[in-house]
Formats: sequence, structure tokens, C-alpha cells
Amino acid sequence: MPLSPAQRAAYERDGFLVFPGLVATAEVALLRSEVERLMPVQAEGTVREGATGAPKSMFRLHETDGPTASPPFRALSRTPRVLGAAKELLGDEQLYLHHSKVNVKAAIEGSVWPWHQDYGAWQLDGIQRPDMATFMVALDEATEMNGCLYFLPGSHRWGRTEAYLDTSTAYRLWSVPPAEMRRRMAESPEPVAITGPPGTAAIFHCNLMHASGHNLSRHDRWQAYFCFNTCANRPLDVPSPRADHVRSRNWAPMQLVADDAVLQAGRAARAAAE
Ligand SMILES: O=C(O)CCC(=O)C(=O)O
Repeated sequence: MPLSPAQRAAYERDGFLVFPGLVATAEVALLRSEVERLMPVQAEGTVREGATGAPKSMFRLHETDGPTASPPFRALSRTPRVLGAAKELLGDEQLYLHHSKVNVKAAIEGSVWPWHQDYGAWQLDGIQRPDMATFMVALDEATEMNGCLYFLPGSHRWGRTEAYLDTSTAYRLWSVPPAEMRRRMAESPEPVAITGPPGTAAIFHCNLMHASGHNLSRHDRWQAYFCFNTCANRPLDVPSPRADHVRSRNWAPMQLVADDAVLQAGRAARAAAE
């Protein structure tokens, strides 16, 4: 899916691009069945919250091993629609995933992600340059009520802001201090809500300020994330590195697969189960 000059210019200017209907209904159904299969799995990389203990985040879907491995999610991360677009925007043919996850923002209980830049945490992982971008795919209708993502357009061009560790939710997050955020937002265009039906996708720069609110609705809000880095920018050694599910050590360049690989992975899984 070659990006148009207008899309490339918009990414440079705003720090994100939205792709309505990027993932087809049949693919969404298959990916959703994978989320349902993985939700009860006990894994180091699954963060739970609330009285129901629903997952807030489930990591490491893209590898071929481990309790949360998912062939359809692995396939999606390697399609031309996703990997191809990431290669174009990062200007590099050799990419790997720093991590992958599904954020399950459960109805009523699913909590906030405060304003942050992803590179705030990833720099601490030993990554030297902000040559990274994240692909988000909505697996539910994303609405303002159920805690959709918000992007602050153009904020990736401000560089990195000193972060603090917000521990107010089960997912400890390096976040932008509230006073700094108030100052920044006063100088910025209004945040953009990333809403849309299941299958809506977006890619965003690792220094883009983004956040999402509590899920006040009676509907879950499931979204998948693939965080791309260039192989040349893989992390340097740091003392006490974070676990592999969030700071991958698999730096092998990802290979493109056919665009129908998600459905093929589903068919293969069904055949193996018979
Ligand atoms: O899923 C969300 O609402 C926000 C996720 C996010 O910003 C993150 O995982 O860094």
C-alpha cells in the first residue's frame, strides 16, 4: 500500500495517519476470537485490573512461541498494509517489533492512559533515536465514551519531554507531567479523537503525545498495537532491562507476508485443530 505524497506530508506535519477500514470485517472477527482465546491465559506479559481482573494489556502476540503467541496477529503485523506502511514512514526496510499488545479496555472498569510519549519509556530501554512508530488497529467501535485514543497533532515535533512514572493504574506508564501538559496544550491545536468502526487503524510517531480516558460505556474497547523500530536502532544494553515481552530482543528483520495472511493463519489454525 504505497502512501501518497499527501499522506507522507500529513504524517510529517501531524505525527499520525488514520486508515479507515484498513482491516476487513472477517479479519476483525478472527482477531477478536484470538483476543477471547488469550484473555484467560496467565502470562508474565498480561496486566490485569478491576474487580473482574480483566486484562488491561496482553503483550507478545507476534512471536511464534510463548503463551500469548497468535499467528493471526503475527500475520497482521507483517502485511503490506501494516509493515509496508511502517517501512515507508520510518524510511528503512529492516524493521522489528519492540513489542505488540492488545489493550483490553473493559466496559466500566477499563482505565485511563495518561498523556505520554512512547519514546519516554523506550529511550529508557536503551533505544538511541526516536526512529519508531506504532500501528494501532481498533477491534471494537472506538468512541469517546469507551476511551478512544487522542492524539495531540504536531506534538512529535517538540522532541521529548521529561517524563515521570505514573503509577495510578495497573499499567505503570512514563507520562508527561500534568503542568507541562497544560502548558503544551495551550499552545497546540485541539486533540484529535481516533474514533471509528472496528478495522479502523492509525500509525503514530513515538514522540507524539497521546492519551485515552476511562471506559465509561458498557462496551469493551479492544485495540491492537504493533510498535516498530528499525533494526539499526535496537536498544543498547541497560542495567536491569525490562522483560522481553515489552522490550523485545528479537531483532531479526521482519519479512512481508501476503495481504490475506491473517485469514490464512486462521484457516491453518482451524485445520490443525481438526
Ligand atoms: O490503548 C490505549 O488507549 C492507549 C495505549 C497507549 O497509549 C500505550 O499503550 O502506549
